[in-house]
Order: sequence, then C-alpha cells, then structure tokens
Amino acid sequence: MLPLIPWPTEVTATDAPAVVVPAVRVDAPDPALARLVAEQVEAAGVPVSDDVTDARAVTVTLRLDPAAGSAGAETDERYTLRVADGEILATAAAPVGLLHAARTLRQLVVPGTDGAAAAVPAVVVHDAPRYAWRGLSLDVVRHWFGPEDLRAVVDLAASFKLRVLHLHLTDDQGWRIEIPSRPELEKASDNQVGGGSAGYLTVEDYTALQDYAAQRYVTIVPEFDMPGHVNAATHVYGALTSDGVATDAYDGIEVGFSRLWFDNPATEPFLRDVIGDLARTTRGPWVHVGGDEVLTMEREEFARFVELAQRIVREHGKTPIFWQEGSRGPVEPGTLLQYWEPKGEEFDRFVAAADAGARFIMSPGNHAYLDMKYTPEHPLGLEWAGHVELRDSYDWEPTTVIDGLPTSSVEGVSAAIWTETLTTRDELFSMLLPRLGAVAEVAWTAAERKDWESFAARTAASAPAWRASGWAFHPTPQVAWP
Ligand code: TNX
Repeated sequence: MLPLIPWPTEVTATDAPAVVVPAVRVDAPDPALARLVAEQVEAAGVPVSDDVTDARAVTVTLRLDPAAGSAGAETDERYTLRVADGEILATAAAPVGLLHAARTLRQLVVPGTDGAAAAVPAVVVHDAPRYAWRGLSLDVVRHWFGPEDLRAVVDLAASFKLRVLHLHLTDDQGWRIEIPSRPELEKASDNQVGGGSAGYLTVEDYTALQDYAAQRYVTIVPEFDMPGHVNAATHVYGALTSDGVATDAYDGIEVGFSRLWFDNPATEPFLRDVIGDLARTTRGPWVHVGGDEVLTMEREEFARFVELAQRIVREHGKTPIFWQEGSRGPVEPGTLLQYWEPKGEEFDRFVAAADAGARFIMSPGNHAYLDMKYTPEHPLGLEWAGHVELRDSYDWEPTTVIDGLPTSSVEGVSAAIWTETLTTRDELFSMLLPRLGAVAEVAWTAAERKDWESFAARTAASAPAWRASGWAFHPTPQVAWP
C-alpha cells in the first residue's frame, strides 16, 4: 500500500528492490526548484547532500521534457516519476509537474528505523489532475490567522497538490488587507469573533505571501465580500450607511445583517477603490467579490451590485468570482460562481447562469465545508450543513451536485473553512486534516479510480508524515490509525 493522496492516474509498483536513500542529491533545471524539492525530501527525513562525490547519495533527477505534455503549456501539470535500479527520475512538461512529482516522492519515502536508511519503493507513476481548479477557501476574518499560519496552510494545501488558496479577507467582524487608497480601513483590523486583538496583511505582507505561494505553484485569490458582510467597512465609513452614522464594531457570529446601498453616492467610489487596489495587488487572474447571504436587499438592487462589481473586476483585467448568489445577477461568460449551499429552488438559476457562460467551483457545504463538526459531539465547528465526517468529504461527485448542470461547466473543486469557532493553528489544522485530503482527491482523481477503503488506508499511513510536519489532525474513528 502506497500512502499517496491524491491517488494518481496510474501507479505501477514493480518487484524490483526499493531504492535505499541514506541521502540524496537533487539535479533540477533551476536552483529555486532544486531547493523546493530538497525541502520535500528533507521533510521526509532524508538528508540532502550538495557533495557530488558523496558516494551514499542517490540522485533525484528532475527533467523538463516538453514532449511530455502539450506544446509549451506552462500550466501542464502532468508528470512521471520512476523509482528503480537505484535511481529516482521525474519528468514533466512544466516546472509545476516536477514539483508535483517531488510531492509524490515525499509521500513515498519510508523512513528508516533503528538507524537504517530510508527507502523509496520501486514504482512508476504517471499522473495528471482531473480539474485544474483545486482550491481551499479560508476565512481569516472571524479569527485572524497571520502570515506564519498562512504559510503553513500553503504548505499543507500544496502537499495535496492544490493550486488555489482563496482568502476571505473582509467581513462584519474585521478588515484584513491594506487598501492603499483607503488607509482608514486599518481601523477595522483589530477585532474578531469574541473580541480581542487581531490584525491584517499589509500590501507588503500580502506580496510576500503571494511570492511564497507562487514558488509552490499556489495562487492566492483575494476576496472582498460585498454587498453584505460589510460591517467592518460601515464601521469605518459612516458615509456608506443609510443614515450616515458609522455602525458599531461586531464580534458575534450572526450573518446577513450588514449591507451597502447601491444608490448611495459613496458606494461606487468605495467599490472602485477596494476592487482596484486588490486587482493591483493580486498576481493571479481572479478577484472574488463575494455576494453571499445578503438577506435584506431586493433582488433588483442586488443584481446591480453584481453587474457593477463584475464590470470593475473586468476593467482591471481580472476574472470575477462570486458565491453562488451571483447567479441572481447578470453573469457574463467566464465569471466563476462558487456553489456552497444546496438550495434546490436555485438549481434552475445555476443552470441558466451556466448556459450564459458562467463556470462553477464546487464547495458543497455537506461535503467540502471543513468547518462543519465531524460528529455532533465534536468540540469545534458549526453544524448548519450537517456533520461532515471524513467519508462525507470523500464520497461525492462534483458533476452531479447541481441537477441539470452541464458537466463541462464545472471549473473545479474547493474545500472551505470558516473560522467562527477556530482560534489556533492546531484547531484549524485538526479540522482540515484529514478531510482536506479527501476533497483534494475528489478534485484530482478520476471518479472511477476513487475508492474509500483505499483512501482510508492511505490516510492512516499518512499520519507519521503529518506528525513530522507538526500538522495537527483529527483522529477520526473512520480510519485505523497506526
Ligand atoms: C456561510 S458560505 C457563510 C459564511 C459563514 C459560514 C459558516 C458562505 C458563502 N457564507 O459567512 O462563515 O456559512 O459555515
């Protein structure tokens, strides 16, 4: 049994002896990639040697082979990993594939015991993802998680070959990103659920985080949630409210009470400043403009917000993303909608949006919301979407979540985690692990190659590596942990 998550397209274990790796030397097309690969190997407990004369060291060769993928596609994620005859060789069409190969290699390493060297089983892996969009959405408002925690989340997401980390940066309780044209927003950064001190990302912090993620082929997607979930903004700017009076700070967990007013002359300049600065700060092609849970607005006014926000994002050359409620507005071809709540009566509207060219990111609450409690007794999390045990986050099929949606309108899959009840990194990770691996496998692995028993066994076998990385996980009884 090979503890690979997500399970690859093709895995052939051979009878050849495992390759013993007392140390490795990394031969990669560029030094930055070599460093990242070395990081993976070292995380598996294998020393990396720069000494070419070191006779113990096995060479890990990473080779870019344009013939291995479609012509020149930087986004081609395919890779091959061969471990045999004392050699480890990865080939891919693009650097991202080589890094995927290194992540697979890290999962394959069997640590040595009692002073013996580690070993890698002889195997040939050919692999490529089902969906290019494989993401995690993270709320850093309800409780603040700073740059160090966010780098750890990038590492975790990347270990499962995810490509997108979407940060929910604004909400009723706080504002978590510097907007240079609106420096006053910083005043709303020092609050969170339950009160207490929190923080925010300066443009410099955000840029550094993006660089860290980009090196690992993870794109950060910023979200400014509007026209609801805006109490942090109306707390700073009284001009955005209906009576001109700034709202009080909020540290509870209710949703749906705050809003912007389309006809207020202060509103459009605010949207233009915030979206403009986010579009200038983000390196990726997407800006998420929220749109969820606006419970106190007529449909027509809401639709005008969708139209305006979408237009501003596009004026900046970016692709807009809305939560599923964006389908209540005039969505354009290429706009992404993130599905989260099974609302039967809206399925027709989702299908109509898809017919108009919108594409869907699947984050169904009852499978992919990793802030849901595992069981009724679980001390952390919410339960409005039900209880989500490991198997619930594994057993689902993205193309059948929305009745009638064309299969080709599914852009991909994101897990999501909201932090109303999560205050520390260990709490956050114990909700992410092991379920994030399940959602990652839904996003990566072809439906016909998924298998719960196999996944549960691979999850159990991954625990030592998670411990070695310092990642807390929930020892669900659905898995026979070692
Ligand atoms: C719904 S999902 C929300 C969030 C909450 C979350 C808690 C979505 C788009 N909105 O505001 O934090 O439920 O699970």
